[in-house]
Amino acid sequence: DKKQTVAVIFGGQSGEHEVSLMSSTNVIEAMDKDRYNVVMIGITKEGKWMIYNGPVEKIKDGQWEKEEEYLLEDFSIQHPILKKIDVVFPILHGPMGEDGTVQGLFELFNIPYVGCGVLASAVGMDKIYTKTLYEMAGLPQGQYLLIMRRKWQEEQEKAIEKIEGKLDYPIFIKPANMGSSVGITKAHNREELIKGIDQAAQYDRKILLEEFIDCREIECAVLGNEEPKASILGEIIPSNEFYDYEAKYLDGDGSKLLMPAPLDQETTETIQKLAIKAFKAIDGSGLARVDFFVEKNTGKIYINEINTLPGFTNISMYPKLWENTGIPYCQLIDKLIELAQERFEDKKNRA
Ligand code: G1L
Repeated sequence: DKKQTVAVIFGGQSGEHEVSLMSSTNVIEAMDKDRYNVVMIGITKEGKWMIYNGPVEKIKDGQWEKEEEYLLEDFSIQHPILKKIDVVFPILHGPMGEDGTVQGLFELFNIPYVGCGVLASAVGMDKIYTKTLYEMAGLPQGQYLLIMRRKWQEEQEKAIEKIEGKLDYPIFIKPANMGSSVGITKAHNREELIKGIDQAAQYDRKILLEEFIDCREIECAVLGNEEPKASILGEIIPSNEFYDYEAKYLDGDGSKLLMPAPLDQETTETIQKLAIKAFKAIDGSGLARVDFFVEKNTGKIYINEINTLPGFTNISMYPKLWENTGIPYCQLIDKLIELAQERFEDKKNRA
């Protein structure tokens, strides 16, 4: 059985460039070199794709970009190496932050890739479309409202009336099309609402408003294609009221993680079933992390978000959940590569 050539793509033009470098380093280091030839393809913040053949340690801190002796050449859609690649492991956001784009590129190349396909990746990035699909699947979610930037700018008074008629303060304000917590605020009154929407409008033309739920935050990892499996659950204990971008990925503010989440058997199983249902609702494949709220007073479960590009360092939530379910990091990588190929074969057989 000959070795498989796996192209790990890292960096990219999104705000998560550094997170990608960390995750990619961990993935490359964990890959079994007896089983895989690794081709490293880096994307600079300026959007330049380059094949890198140097030490893995130089990826983390961005040093790889400057290692001229190891930069083989610019990567283009005509590059002969494409014929040798068996599977792509794209550890990045789309080049312009619009997801599904990188996945679409590999669809055109006819190369299997790890993770969700074009549709699920695009939907997973759009908080409004995700909610629409959840609604159709009958998944429980909190009260929410969509505000279009243009409407907001033209008819602010009417919009406020509509918002206050449907949602009680505090209200969360989120740009629909952002993967991270960038542009998200919490408004306790009208003044903060206006400020928050103006701010969110800088990031997207669609703005999601959600009613605050006093809740515990529970996360579940999903892995698979047609018959996805759910991991044990984790609970995030935030150290402050709202945890920001940095805390979400770097765990730098001392927010704690409980694994498994201290929930009764019934609640746990319900959440695991809902996670799989959500994954199917967006036509997921490969992996996703699904986040839930459990209301403190009532125990009521709400789905919060699905993340088709979860943090993926060896200490990130997604890999940790699987590790605690019995699949260590390196086996998780094997499984994801296998799933990429399975999905690719499945798609070819359209009888
Ligand atoms: F390739 C996978 F497995 F599908 C994949 C791709 C991207 C897993 C996780 C991620 N994560 C991210 O891209 C990131 C937004 C966390 C930056 Cl690393």
